[in-house]
Amino acid sequence: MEQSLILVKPDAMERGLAGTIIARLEGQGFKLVAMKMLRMDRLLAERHYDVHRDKPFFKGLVEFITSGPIVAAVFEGENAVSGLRKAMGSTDPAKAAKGTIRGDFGQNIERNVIHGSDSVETAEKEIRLFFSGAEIFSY
Ligand code: IDP
Ligand code: MG
Repeated sequence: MEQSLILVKPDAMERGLAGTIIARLEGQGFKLVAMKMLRMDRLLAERHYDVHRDKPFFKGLVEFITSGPIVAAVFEGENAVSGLRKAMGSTDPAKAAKGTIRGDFGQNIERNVIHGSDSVETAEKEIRLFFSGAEIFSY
């Protein structure tokens, strides 16, 4: 069974959307197996977004993601990685379909309310950055 890391980003937290976003994903059949609230520090943010280190938006992205608390969660399900990406919608909310989380709630390409792992391999790496084995439940 696949697992994927989801982050409810600071913009969504500020707007009181954490519960709505988690509930939508549960409602679409993804199983919540880990969840915590935290504020990412710079080191964790730079590790999490390491593939974007050389992008022009990297500095702003690290500032944004560390600007306030987030909810980190692990969802599990068959093809959970691609299924969650589909539920999230395109990176740019302006291009994301209605009915997707970013299409319905995202404000712009940076403040797009949710992160989801983009492959099984990155999901494994990302989950390890946020959760210990004992924090992930099997039920
Ligand atoms: P993803 O979150 O859909 O996987 P990525 O390309 O991996 O998209 O980018 C990571 C995050 O960086 C995005 O979710 C968004 O918050 C931010 N981002 C991506 N592209 C841009 C951009 O062109 N300008 C500003 N921020 C961006
Ligand atoms: Mg990505």
